[in-house]
Amino acid sequence: MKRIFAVNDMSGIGKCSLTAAIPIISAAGMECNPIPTAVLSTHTGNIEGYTFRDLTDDIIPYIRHWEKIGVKPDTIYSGYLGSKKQIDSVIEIIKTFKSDNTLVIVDPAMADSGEMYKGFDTSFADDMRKLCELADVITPNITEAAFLTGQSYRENYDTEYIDLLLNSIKELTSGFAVITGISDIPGKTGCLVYDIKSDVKKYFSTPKCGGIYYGTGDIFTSVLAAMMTKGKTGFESAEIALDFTYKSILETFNEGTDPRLGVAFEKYLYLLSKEGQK
Ligand code: PXL
Repeated sequence: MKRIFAVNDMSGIGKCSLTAAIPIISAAGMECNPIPTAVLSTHTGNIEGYTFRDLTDDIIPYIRHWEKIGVKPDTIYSGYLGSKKQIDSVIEIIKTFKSDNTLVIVDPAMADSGEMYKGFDTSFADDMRKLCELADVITPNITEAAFLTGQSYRENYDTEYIDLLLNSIKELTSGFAVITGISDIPGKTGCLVYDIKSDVKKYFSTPKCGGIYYGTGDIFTSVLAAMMTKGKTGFESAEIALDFTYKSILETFNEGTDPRLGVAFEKYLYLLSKEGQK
């Protein structure tokens, strides 16, 4: 059975980070080994009063134990990280466990809509850049891609601007860049997958539901990580991840649930177990 190490926080409400990664990877027929970076009562997006227990100092002893017992990951996947020290810990995890066959997927979750998330300043992007340089696959949204590459963020973008971001991203990583949250026409949203080695780009899109749906970046990247670990290409994996995320958002939109509480992905996990059997 394939094994994915998932470095991320555990937010009790919000269906993001580890509460997305674990069920999604398991449904796809792989083992997910969480490396929890923090425990929060909820995610930090537009919800006040959450608790936060930092686990940074536990990360290295935790993985040293894994090293001792000889477990080896097929994929190392990192998401939301709270500090430079946590980024350094992920770099240490990669140094410890990465072999020639290990896939490293970094979701530089730190910003959206032109702004860094609560509690981060733009210097954090410089640290995140170092981690992205070690990755085979990175999944920034447009804001994160701009901050990572030192380009200015543009709310109203065009193909030329996206090409500028992609060209700058080439300096950062030589693998796959998947830029999320790109809309080519009003009413649609999607992702642009760029295979840097072969210089091939493909855009996938779905209809857009109004509103901000929290955790959807984590859901998308967890499916992508699962499918690429299965051996599907970055393009195939992104298409499956986008379809899964869209179905989950639509379900939540139709239910009228508070979007801060996360999207209803559980109903669609069976699709991933079907993909996992292929
Ligand atoms: O979904 C990204 C994410 C993960 N974890 C925490 C967050 C967020 C986004 O706000 O706050 C704790």
